[in-house]
Amino acid sequence: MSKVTIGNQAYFTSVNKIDYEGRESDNPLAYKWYDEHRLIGDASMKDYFKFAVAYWHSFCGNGSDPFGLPTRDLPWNQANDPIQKAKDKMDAAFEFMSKLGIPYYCFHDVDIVDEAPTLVEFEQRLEVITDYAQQKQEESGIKLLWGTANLFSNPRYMNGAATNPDFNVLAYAGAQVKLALDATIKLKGENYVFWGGREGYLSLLNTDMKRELDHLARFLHMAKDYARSQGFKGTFFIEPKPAEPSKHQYDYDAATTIGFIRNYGLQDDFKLNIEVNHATLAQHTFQHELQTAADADMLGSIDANRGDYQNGWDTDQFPNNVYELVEACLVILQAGGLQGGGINFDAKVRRNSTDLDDMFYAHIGGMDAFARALLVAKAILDKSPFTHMRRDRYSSFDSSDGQLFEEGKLTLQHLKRIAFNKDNPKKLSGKQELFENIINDYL
Ligand code: XUL
Ligand code: CO
Repeated sequence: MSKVTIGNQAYFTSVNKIDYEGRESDNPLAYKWYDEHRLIGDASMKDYFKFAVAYWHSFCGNGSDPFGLPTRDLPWNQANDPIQKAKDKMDAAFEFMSKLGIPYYCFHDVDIVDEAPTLVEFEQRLEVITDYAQQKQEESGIKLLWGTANLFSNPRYMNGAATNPDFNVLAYAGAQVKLALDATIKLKGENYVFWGGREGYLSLLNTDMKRELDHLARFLHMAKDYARSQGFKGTFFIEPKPAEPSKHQYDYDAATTIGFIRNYGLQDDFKLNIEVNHATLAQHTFQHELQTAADADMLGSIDANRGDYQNGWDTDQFPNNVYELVEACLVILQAGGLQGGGINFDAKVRRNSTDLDDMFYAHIGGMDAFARALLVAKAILDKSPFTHMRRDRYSSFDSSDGQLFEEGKLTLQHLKRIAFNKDNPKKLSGKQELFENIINDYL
């Protein structure tokens, strides 16, 4: 095992660098499937997945829930001075990420340093901590996958941020986004995310939906225009979620968000960040949301996690179901990969997983599950009859009248004539069970 010492203080002293040891290894602190150098097509696994740690869950989350006090003692969260605390947290973050060998991280503005009483002070704090982050990134080679602004925790956003009926709140949100964009650009962030946790409504009775959506679109255009004027070349992602904390979020799911993006002319700059647990909250599967985004050429990035089959809320558990991830990876591979983004673990260890090394098991498990699933999906696409079987279901559109239909050369009267001249169509089996078995065959 190789040793890594980065930062001023070691927080994860019982863990050394996590290496790839292969599937025969019984070392729980090693990768069995994620081999960063292994090639997937032309890219190494490291570059293909672009795995990222979510700063908020791993370094800010203290295990509290609506019914209980914090359970996780965060040793880097002790200093009284906000700058010292932010630096300690960053030391812990880069030590953790370096030991894990994960190439990226993601943050909200308020994750990397506490909000200040005034925006002027907050800007100064961000300046200091992004200087520190720059240094840490250089030392470690770890990069910023995306930045974002938290426009949902502070009470000022209780009626929304860009959709707030009060212009003064919208302006405050604009200031925060400007600072978060500055931070992201300074740290060479590859993308920027908008998740609108409060951009929706609690009651339609007091809400002018059309006006709020117009405001949201205007706000996004302003953010994009500013970032482009500062030389930002990355992609903007909108992260759909149907509800929670709002009763109804405007970016409900991928299809709704794509409609919004196109309706307001944002399609040249915006793509989607698809989160597993948000998909299931919207009563969709993860792969449904991925496919919807891919078909619109907007599959940008992923927030990886999983929900709980019995609970209807955003439990943000680490992904571990390989069969389901194979279904997702089939979509990702066929879409030609993610556009600009990566796989960010927007997931948290359970409230009762209170040891610091639990964070390692959680991420190792998630990365191994994705790596294994991708290898299985690739084998299915390369070797199994899966692609042919699916294409064959549509073969009646490959020639003659079916082809003319696809080419837009038939009218409804044509369909009538064609059908009148034929017998009742035969039953053609969908073969679902056979398709399902292919995944198990390759696992
Ligand atoms: C909330 C969520 C956010 C976004 C970033 O459900 O997923 O953490 O990913 O704001
Ligand atoms: Co998310």
